[in-house]
Amino acid sequence: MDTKKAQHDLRSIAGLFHIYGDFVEAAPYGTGHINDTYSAVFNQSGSPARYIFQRINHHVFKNPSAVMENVSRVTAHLREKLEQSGADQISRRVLTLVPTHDGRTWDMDAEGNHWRCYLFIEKATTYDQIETTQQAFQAAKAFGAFQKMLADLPAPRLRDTIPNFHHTRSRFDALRQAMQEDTCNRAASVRDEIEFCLERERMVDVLLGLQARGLVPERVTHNDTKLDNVMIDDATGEGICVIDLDTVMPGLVLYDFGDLCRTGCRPTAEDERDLAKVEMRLEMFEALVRGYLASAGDFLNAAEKDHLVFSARLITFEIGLRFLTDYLQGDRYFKIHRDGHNADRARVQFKMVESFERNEAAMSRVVQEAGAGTPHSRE
Ligand code: ADP
Ligand code: GN1
Ligand code: MG
Repeated sequence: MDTKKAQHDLRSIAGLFHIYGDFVEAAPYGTGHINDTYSAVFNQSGSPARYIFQRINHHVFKNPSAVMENVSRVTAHLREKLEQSGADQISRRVLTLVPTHDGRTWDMDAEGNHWRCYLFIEKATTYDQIETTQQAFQAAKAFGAFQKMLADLPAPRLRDTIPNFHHTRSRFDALRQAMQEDTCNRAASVRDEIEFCLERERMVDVLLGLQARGLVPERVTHNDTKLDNVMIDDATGEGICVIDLDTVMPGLVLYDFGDLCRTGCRPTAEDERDLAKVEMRLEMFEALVRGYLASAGDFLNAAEKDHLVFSARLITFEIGLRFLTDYLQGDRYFKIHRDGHNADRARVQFKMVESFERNEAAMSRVVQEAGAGTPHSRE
């Protein structure tokens, strides 16, 4: 459990939800950059039971009820799919929302914060840092299965909880604007990083161009597939549950695969200061490709398969753009824990982009050997 100090009165927040037993304690949990997550223990007739409580960051998610509408629909659909397939332990394979006393999926506290509650998935772990190729394989397989199960989500289209979330052109333009405005006088301290981005501008329109030409379809995607958003079963090693569903919305599968590579191929933390340690791990890439294709291989089209390698580079670049933009704007979006934190995070992403660039031929071979057609050459 985290040692951060609780900023909210979890006892009274927990009282909004329909939970049996007596509240015992709560503490901050996890390492996410956006929401506030707590685990809480209840005494249920002598046995402890854990729950997850989350405050939705309404500065980032401007319409929290739209987020919850998506989360409810997505979890209900996944549950139905799992039931149809005869899966066991369904409440460990899909998030379960705990209702409020009047049967709603979220409630508001006295300060206007939106809260939700999930059953705690026990005997499973999320890893900020991937440790084995088996974990990489399992995580990618879980995200592929997640996309596959949501392929027939009934209409209407899911809500866009953050418009243009992976619109890399908009992310690039936002960096250029932040750099020109330079409201915090920080641009001079990241001149090389800005230069790095400007040199790579042509990358940002590639997937958007394919989408505009109808070559890659919009599907239901997760959009935040970093590896600590999948729970790995402690006993079996299986990627048992995909979590953090706030950004599940219409998107491109390549955004998901790319973000898996950004986090799964990195040998260090996202904010490592010793850049000499930051080099992509080809064996992890191979495990991610194989895991993803094991569950998603039969529905991906040729253009999607052809751009698996490129997606790693693009999404890593895009998240780097976002960290750098936030640094220039005074750290308003991502939570930071030290001065220059967002600049450090950006540098790690850019080092990974370079590493992906250098390893492109080897990555392409991996995709080919895994049976996914002719990988696309350098854009
Ligand atoms: P954030 O948006 O802040 O990343 P997450 O939904 O990913 O929030 O939750 C943060 C962490 O809390 C996760 O990485 C995971 O370790 C833990 N967590 C979230 N939901 C559950 C759950 N239902 N059961 C157990 N742990 C969970
Ligand atoms: C944020 O919420 P969290 O920590 O899982 C961000 C992602 C970034 C990620 C970088 C809603 O994810 O887009 O890729 O940080 N989520 C949002 O670590 O912006
Ligand atoms: Mg998360």
